[in-house]
Formats: sequence, structure tokens, C-alpha cells
Amino acid sequence: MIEETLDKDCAKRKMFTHAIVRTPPKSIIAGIANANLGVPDYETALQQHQNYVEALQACGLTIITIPAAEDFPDSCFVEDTALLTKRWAIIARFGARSRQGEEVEVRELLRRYFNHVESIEAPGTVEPGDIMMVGDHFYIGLSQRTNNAGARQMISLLEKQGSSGSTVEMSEMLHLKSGLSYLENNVLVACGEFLRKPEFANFNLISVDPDEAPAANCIWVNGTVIAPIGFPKTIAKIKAAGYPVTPLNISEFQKLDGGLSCLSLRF
Ligand code: CIR
Repeated sequence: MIEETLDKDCAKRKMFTHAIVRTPPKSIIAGIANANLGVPDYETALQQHQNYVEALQACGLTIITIPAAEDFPDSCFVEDTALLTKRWAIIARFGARSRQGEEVEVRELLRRYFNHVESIEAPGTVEPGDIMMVGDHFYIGLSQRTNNAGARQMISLLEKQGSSGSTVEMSEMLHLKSGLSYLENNVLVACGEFLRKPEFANFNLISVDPDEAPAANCIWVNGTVIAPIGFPKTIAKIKAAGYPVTPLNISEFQKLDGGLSCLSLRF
């Protein structure tokens, strides 16, 4: 089984082997935006997405690409459709109405890679941008998109497959990982309200200054950290912590409040 092979690989090397991405649609110009940075340019978004794919490939990942979905302007933010653990795929249920339905095609695809596929049910909502994996524990932000019912379902599913979960109160950001990124080795990049949360006090925190807030969303991929360009203080801190950094321009996705984690499902 593909799942068993992946399980063994990941357990042995603690590495990701695959990433699912979804090509940005032309309708990206109508995506949900609160960032006040303007409207994304489609051609530039496509090029930046291709650069992102190449950065993941350079970290050793095999890329699985889902074609663009014009009916869903935000669908390139594929992270929000599902939570992938070492064992299961758990299909999310969007809090944002305009995004409900993005998960349908992803579910079909994930059935090919995971034997066990579960789903969050109404009235629960969970967007996995609100979920941060730290080993076998999953922190779940209670945001405008993820409600208590959804988080409880998610924790119960995680416990059934041998992991654990806990909720995090939050009020300042769109998603939990808008302001937090786990870089393995107990190192946590954090900004804003997350710097003051007792549940994160025992991590080695890399603190992101408020004027570099978007840099709090970066991704650890097999030892390399991919980080957004334009935030030199944060990048210097991540390098000083011992990580090689690949900087990427993702300006068009930042216009829709999206970051690097949002653009792929890594497993
Ligand atoms: C949204 O508002 O849903 C999109 N414009 C951005 C989603 C970003 N996803 C993420 O943080 N995981």
C-alpha cells in the first residue's frame, strides 16, 4: 500500500515525501481578501506558484498537482481542505462559505494515498490553516473559521488514530498558522498574541516583529525553511537558529491573506 510505504518512510526519516498543490485559477482576483494589499495578478500568481513548486521539489518532494478550479477563487490554498497525519486523511469543513466544495476533488485524490479518510461534519467547521502539527500533537486554533464543534471532532478523530490535540484561543489573525510555524527541534516561529500564550512557553521561540508579521508563516520541509521574501530580520533569526532558508516571493498570495503553508498539503 502507498500508505504503508509512506508511513515507514516518514517514521524512519521524519521527512515529507509528497506535496499536493492546486494551480491558481483566473478567478483568484475574486478571492477573499482582508490584507488591503490590492488585487492579485493572475500571471504573476501562476509564476510564483511554479517557483513554490520548484522550491518543494528542491527539498525532495514529489508534487501532485490538482488542476485549477475556476468556481473556487481561493482554491490554490489547498492546505485548508484536509489534515494529513502519518496515518489518516481528515477532510475539513470550511468556515468560509465561498470555499465549501473545494474539498470534494481533494477527497477523491486522497483516497488514492490514504486507506483511511475521515470527514468533519456539520455543525463543525475546521480549516487546517488553524492546525499546527508538533510531532503527534496537533494545536487547533479557535478562529473565525474553526469552531469548537469542529475542533472537538478533530481531536476525537486524532485520538482514535493515536495522536492528541488541544485548542488554542486566538483573536488577532485569520488562521493559527498565520502567526505560528513549527520548525521541528522544538523551535517555533511566532508573532503577536502567540508570543504570550502559556502553551507555547516551552518552545524555543523565534519572535517575529510586528512589522514582519507575514514572515511568521514559513514552512519546514525536510530540514530547509522556505520563508517569504521581504522580512530580513526574521530570516536572519531563522538562519541564526541553524536552518538553511529558501526565500520566495509570494506577494500575490499575501494579497489574499495567504502564506507558504496554505499553498500545499505535505505528507
Ligand atoms: C481565505 O480567506 O480563506 C483565503 N483568502 C486565504 C486562505 C489562507 N489559508 C491559510 O492560511 N491556511
